[in-house]
Order: sequence, then structure tokens, then C-alpha cells
Amino acid sequence: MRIGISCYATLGGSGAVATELGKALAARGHEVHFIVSGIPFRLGLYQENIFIHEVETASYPVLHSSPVDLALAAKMADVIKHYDLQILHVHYAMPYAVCAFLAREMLYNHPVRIVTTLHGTDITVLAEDPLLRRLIRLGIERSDLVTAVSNSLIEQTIELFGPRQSMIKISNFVDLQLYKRSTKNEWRKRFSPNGEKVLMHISNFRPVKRVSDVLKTFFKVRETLPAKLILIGEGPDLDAAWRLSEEMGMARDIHFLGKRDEVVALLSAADLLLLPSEKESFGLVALEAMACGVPVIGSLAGGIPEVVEHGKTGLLSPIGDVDDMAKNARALLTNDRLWSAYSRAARARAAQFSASEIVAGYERLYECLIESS
Ligand code: GMT
Repeated sequence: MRIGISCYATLGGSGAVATELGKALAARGHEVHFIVSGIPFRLGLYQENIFIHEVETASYPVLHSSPVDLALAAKMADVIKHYDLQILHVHYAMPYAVCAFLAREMLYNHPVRIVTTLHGTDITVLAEDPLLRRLIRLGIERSDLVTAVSNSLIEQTIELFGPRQSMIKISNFVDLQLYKRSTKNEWRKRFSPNGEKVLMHISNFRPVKRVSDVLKTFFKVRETLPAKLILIGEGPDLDAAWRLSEEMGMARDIHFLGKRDEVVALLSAADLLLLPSEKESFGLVALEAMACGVPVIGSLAGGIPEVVEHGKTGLLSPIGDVDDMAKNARALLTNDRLWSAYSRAARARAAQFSASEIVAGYERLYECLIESS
């Protein structure tokens, strides 16, 4: 098949999933065209069957801002026409499904099928703006197929939009060959020179991640046992997190590592992943942690309970309940047998989200869409 993919190129689960999907489809022999505003961060080395079409927007003195999304729509139209794409799979309704709709309008009767995957933020955050909501609705309703990454996200979309067409849940996935716990781990020695427990948080430090809850939970855990906190990623709340760690007198036990590529090696050094989000349509990082045998201490937000099995592969608490999260973390960290059982169950649970099966599912959906056009 000839498939186009558009996604956010920057750090984030949607870009990671879209890029891994594109790479897997290319490995299966499909021609994959990324139509993007930057090189997707998970793209890695050159791979056969992958083409990158980067959108460049000129700025003109007369325009207040550069017409980025319109330029993307025009680029999509160009690539669809030039490579005769059969599928354009966009990740996020805003702006990508709207751009895809415009692109197809530009080409009049081109048979390309538009698949939109909802990842959360457009539904759970952007849709609060009534103007954007109308656009998001347009993107959703003019797609030929809409998928969402969790049942929770489907329910929220129905509640907000009551869209005319149905949606299909296709979970995010993880490559189990790549994401597995490595035992020879240099990071562990660095983080835990005296056998301290290692708690980890990985995110883009947006307010919805509640990074201050990560620190408060860690503070309570550290009161009763020697522990270190590793913070990976960057984003708007990073500075505040750094300041809070100083104010709480924990700076020596917290390592800020910034944006990192070696996520598997880092996760392999962790005893627990902390994910206390306020909103989380899926929680890809929880899945990746579980694949590396890391149990999750998190919140009951959105799709997290569909990924992390409470009482088996992690322990979940109401949003903001840092006392409960700390209690849960201590329960796992102070009982090696319990931790090992959770760690094994976490890996087994991750196997239910294996990349090969979920990618094959997407492939079948594309084929059905093309046949029905
Ligand atoms: O969580 C973020 O801030 C990043 C965002 C994104 O655009 O990548 O993540 C969303 O999509 C991921 C992939 O489907 C999900 O795993 C995340 O749960 C979802 N984030 C939110 O719903 C807040």
C-alpha cells in the first residue's frame, strides 16, 4: 500500500506511536510517506520504503504569522497526488484531520482514504474551546475512519461530540523485542550506588502530568526508605519541578536527565514508574515501563486503568492522592516478592499490546478501506 502519515514530530506518545507504526509498515513492504513539520524524534536511522516530506512555511511581511497548517494541507495534497497515496493516516484531529480534509478538497475526487487516530489532547483539552471544537468535529466527521487509543477516549469523544460515525479502539503498542529489561545496567549503579530504590517519571512536563505530585509522592516515600528519583523529559513545568525539589530539600536525591534516547536502559534501572497524571488517554510510557518489568504507581485518569491493571501490574489512586500513591509505592518497594510478582505480571500485560499484532490490525483496516473505495 502507499500510505501517508502525519503527526507531531516533537517529544510525545502520539508522535512515537505514529512513527513506530510507519516504520513497522515500511518493514512489511509498504511505501510510507511522512508528511511532517519536522523529523519525527523516533525515526532513527535510514530505512527502506520510508519517505520524508517536510513542510516549509515561508513568512511574508504582510502576514501576522506563517500559515503553517495551510501549508501542511497543501503539502499533503501534493504528496497524495504525486505518489498516488491510498491512505492518509493522521494522528490527532487538530490540526491534522482538518488539514487532510482540506488536502482532499484541493484534489477534488481523489480516492485517498483518511484515517484519523485520536490521542487525547485534542478531545480532552482543545475541545474545551468552542471555536476549536467545531474544527475538531469537522476533522472527525470528514475522516473515513476514526480510531482512538482507549475506550475512555472513545467515551469522552462521544460525550463531547456525539459524532455521526463510529470509532474503533486500537490500543497503542510496544515492540517487545526492543522494550525488555536489561540486567547489565550501568545506569542502576549510578542512580543507586548504595542500593537505594529508584523511582522514575518520564514525560513532557505539561501541567496535565502533575509533576509536583511526582515530587510529593517521592518525598513521602523517601521519608521511610532510601530512594532516588529520576526525571526524564522536558517541558513547561520542568523549572517549577526543579525549584520544588530544592524547596523540599530533595535536590541531592533527584536527577534531572532531560530528553533522552536510551529509554530502555533507563527504564531497566527503575523499580517503579510514577504517572500521577490528571488526563491521560492511554499512557504509552506506562506500557513501555511495564514491558521493561517496571510496575506503575499512577492515577486513575482516563485510559491508564485500561493499560495498568490495578493490583497486578501497578497500583492506581485517585488523581492528586499523593498519600495513597506513596503508600502504594512503599508497599511494592518494601516487599521483594511482591515487587517481582508485579514486575513479571507487568511484562506479561505488555505482551498483550505487542506491536506486530496491532500493526497487522491497522494493515487490515487500511485494506478494507481501500477495497470499499
Ligand atoms: O501526554 C502528552 O502530553 C503527549 C500526548 C501526545 O500528543 O503524544 O500523549 C497523548 O497520546 C499518547 C499516545 O496515544 C498517549 O499515550 C497519552 O496518554 C496522551 N496524552 C494525554 O492524553 C494527556
